[in-house]
Amino acid sequence: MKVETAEFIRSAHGSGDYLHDGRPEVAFAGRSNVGKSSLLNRLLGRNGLARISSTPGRTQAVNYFLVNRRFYFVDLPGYGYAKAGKEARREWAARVEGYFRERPPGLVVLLVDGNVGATPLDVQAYEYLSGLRTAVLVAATKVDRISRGRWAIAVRDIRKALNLSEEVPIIPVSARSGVGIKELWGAIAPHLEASTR
Ligand SMILES: Nc1nc2c(ncn2[C@@H]2O[C@H](COP(=O)(O)OP(=O)(O)O)[C@@H](O)[C@H]2O)c(=O)[nH]1
Ligand SMILES: [Mg+2]
Repeated sequence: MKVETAEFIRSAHGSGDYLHDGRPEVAFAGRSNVGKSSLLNRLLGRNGLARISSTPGRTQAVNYFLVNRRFYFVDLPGYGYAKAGKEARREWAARVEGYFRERPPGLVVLLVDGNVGATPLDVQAYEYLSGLRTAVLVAATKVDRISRGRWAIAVRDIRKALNLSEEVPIIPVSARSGVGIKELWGAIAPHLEASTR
């Protein structure tokens, strides 16, 4: 995908804020610190567009980025920062559920740390997402931290932990090295054609 333009449009904090202009949307979800902002910047080829913070949990809003004036990348709040367990999942679901209810995106990219593996919160997030009428794919982040020979193992472990069927792609990516970015774009692109409604 050639990114000609990428611009931050708005932070939405609740219903009334969400955009409904008919453009396709791809939403990005994952726990705080998984590398979501870094990956968005890398996908868009814009350093610093999605703010990278070493302080996890700072972005609690739904952030819209308009790409090539044609579709949106939607940066969802990260989960699992302040609280653990059920409470954290409920809080995250409450924050994103308005967004998903109003207009489910054509695709959700769920980010799972390729080095850490799927946490119980990732499992719960996937369960939540798989109950929606939206396609999901998984990106295993920060794979520059593991040797290439272990990628298949990391991917297999994530598939097992999330109980993913073989149809759901898991794409190893690194925002740092750029590996997997082309493949991730390749998996996203079909959803940009299909989801105009
Ligand atoms: N090694 C490595 N570190 C990364 C990568 N992507 C992000 N990080 C680091 O992980 C931390 C969190 O990144 P950030 O993009 O802010 O995560 P977010 O909270 O999910 O938006 C930062 O310290 C980043 O430098 C990556 O691909 N490889
Ligand atoms: Mg972030």
